[in-house]
Amino acid sequence: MKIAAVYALVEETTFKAAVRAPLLEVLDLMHRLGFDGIEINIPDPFKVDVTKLSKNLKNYGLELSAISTGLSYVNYGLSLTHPSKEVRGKSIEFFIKYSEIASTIEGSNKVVIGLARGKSEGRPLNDVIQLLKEGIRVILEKTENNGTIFLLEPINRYETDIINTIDEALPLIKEYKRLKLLYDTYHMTIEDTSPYDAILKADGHIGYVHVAENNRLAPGMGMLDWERILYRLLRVGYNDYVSIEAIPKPSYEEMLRTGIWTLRSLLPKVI
Ligand SMILES: [Mn+2]
Repeated sequence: MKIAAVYALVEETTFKAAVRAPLLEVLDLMHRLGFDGIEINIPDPFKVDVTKLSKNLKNYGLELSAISTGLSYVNYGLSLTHPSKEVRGKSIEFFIKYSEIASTIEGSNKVVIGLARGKSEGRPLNDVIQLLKEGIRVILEKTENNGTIFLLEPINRYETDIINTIDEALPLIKEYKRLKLLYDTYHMTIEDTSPYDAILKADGHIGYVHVAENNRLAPGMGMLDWERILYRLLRVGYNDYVSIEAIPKPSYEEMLRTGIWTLRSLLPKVI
């Protein structure tokens, strides 16, 4: 298994579960701690200097494990199910651009569909799911040449009401070849019978993993059984990135250090 952590490419945001600090400092620390990759949450993909970012990651020996996209929703209100067709179109354009960046920078060529799917905002759920499906269909069609894998992430009920569980995500995932499941230990601790059983439900469909404790702190700072989680991931055939998406407390340095130490110390036992 490879280990990454989520970095927010922005100075100001209300989104808490990501590292926010000068990029080069973070890359340097992640390199020294032995991370394999970095997941970058990009608010506006049209404002990124891709050549420079790519070069920076290469200099520190880190792959781009995935691009996450929630900040396009948190910071600009863009979503694939927004009531306005114009805003949905803009969100689709963003996803196409995210895909282009993911396929350009060395790494997994994966893009997360998380908070940027939006919320129902009182509309019938079926109608909203139709909008989401339509958005995903267009994105997949227009990014075929990039070959990007898109990751649909069930998110807990306090953050969205569209697709909270693995059972709700699977029918959509089975419809599209380049759409996989993003399994997040924190969300599944809230939504499923247990985060451990959730892995078995997702059998064969997991394309990426976010890890954080029940309190959304780094692995090792809460009550989850990480050996059981890693073992179960391997049992269903998942042996790719686990990406630490945690609140950077007591500091981002401590979060990264404790997170990777907790996971790394178990990996020789489970691989
Ligand atoms: Mn997540």
